[in-house]
Amino acid sequence: MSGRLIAVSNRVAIPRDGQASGGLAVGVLAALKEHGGIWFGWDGKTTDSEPHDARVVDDGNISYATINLNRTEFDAYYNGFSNETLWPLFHFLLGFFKYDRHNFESYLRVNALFARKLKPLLEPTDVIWIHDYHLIPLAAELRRAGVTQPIGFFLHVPFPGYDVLRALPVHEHLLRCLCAYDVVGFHTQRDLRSFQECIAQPGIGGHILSDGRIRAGGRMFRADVFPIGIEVEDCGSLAHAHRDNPEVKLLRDSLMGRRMIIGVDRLDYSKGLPERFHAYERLLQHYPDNRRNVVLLQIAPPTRTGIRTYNEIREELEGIAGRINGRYAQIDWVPVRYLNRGYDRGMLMAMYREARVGLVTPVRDGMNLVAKEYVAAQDPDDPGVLVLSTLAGAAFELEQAVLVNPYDTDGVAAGIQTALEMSLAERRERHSAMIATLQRNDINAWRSRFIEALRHGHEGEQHD
Ligand code: ADQ
Repeated sequence: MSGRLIAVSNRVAIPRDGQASGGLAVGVLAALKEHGGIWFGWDGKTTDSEPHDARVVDDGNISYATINLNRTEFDAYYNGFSNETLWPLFHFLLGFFKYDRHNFESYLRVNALFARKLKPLLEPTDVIWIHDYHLIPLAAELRRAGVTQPIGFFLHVPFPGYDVLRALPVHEHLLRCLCAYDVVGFHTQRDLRSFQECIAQPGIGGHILSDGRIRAGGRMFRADVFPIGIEVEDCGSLAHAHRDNPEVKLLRDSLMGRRMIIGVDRLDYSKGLPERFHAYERLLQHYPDNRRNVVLLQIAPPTRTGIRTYNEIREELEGIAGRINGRYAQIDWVPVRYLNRGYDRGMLMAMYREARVGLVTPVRDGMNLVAKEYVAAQDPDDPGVLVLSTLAGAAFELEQAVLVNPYDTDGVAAGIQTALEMSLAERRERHSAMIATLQRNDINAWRSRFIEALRHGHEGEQHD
């Protein structure tokens, strides 16, 4: 069976001229190019009136179909239920978790709207691939509207165990929605096991068959692990090509031979930024030889600025960075350079390559692509060292990183010190092992495996 691919995500990343995209967009676009199809989602605009029908822009064999959303509904669906309820819950961060029944109702309504606007664009041989926690109920809505094509779901964030998930009053509703898919994909075995545990609870009554398929809600479907990868060669060649970019040169010159530690994250509480700054301060305290000799460059563009917690974390970080600089800076050395902005991909890769240490310490992360990009951007002859949180999905693959627990301030400081002191031979050995892992499971392997499972799984189900 072959047909078009219909990718659906909250936002559609329409490629802009001359701008290299990263992460998920690369995988989805490559899959769309191969199979032809539509990328459907929100256009980033809100309105006070009724949302319009999908606007379609064609580019070769790919069409971008976007809708707008009502302002109030968007606030409750996106800021409210998606990002104040599901995001913290799925990251095991119940201290940030909020629940409001009205937000959940908006979440369901927006998913129903997505289904209504998408259905007229579908053809019988299409396969549909839905992305992330904003759109869990979409398959159930599409099924209700009579859609019978294969529908897959990939969760980009972690999936919590039952004892965390049940804090959500409507957890059974969401679990039932996930049973409307043909394939449900996760980054790690751990996420898959948590999902299986939840599905087997009496309220859902799912059965996990010996071949891994799940029978639940009167249907059979497959749940499996599809760790997302990156374009490995592309990161390396971008880093090389941008090494003489004037801004990169300025950065290199400004270091004056000092070693740089880099952190690159969206400004999000799941990324463990305050904990990271504390660990860096501990490094300067406990290993004083680093004073004047290392610099932490933290790049963290603000996100989700409509949510108060995100503005609070920004203020908190500014406070900690200011305190560290106030305490340790000297006339010709500032220990923390903290930049609240995004960079184009080439520049970012070149900055990764300039850094002796890549510091990736989320308190929880589905995968974390920065960890993978940092490794791929290194010069294989003189690579930097990745210090990686055990609580990021990437730690299951990048075993040769210096692994740390982000809550252990002394442990992270010691991990950075280990990275700074590591011999060239050991750096090379660890780097080449990690590159081999990244190449085995790159972004193309991720999307091909998922689409293959979706087509194959659905055919299997027909004969059941
Ligand atoms: P994110 O939480 O956004 O993704 P991550 O996986 O690290 O986290 O991806 C971030 C992407 O944005 C990377 O490709 C990075 O290069 C880019 N980026 C970050 N800061 C940038 C900056 N200042 N300038 C330019 N680019 C920047 C979610 C999940 C992750 C999961 C991904 C993919 O939370 O766990 O790995 O989806 O599934």
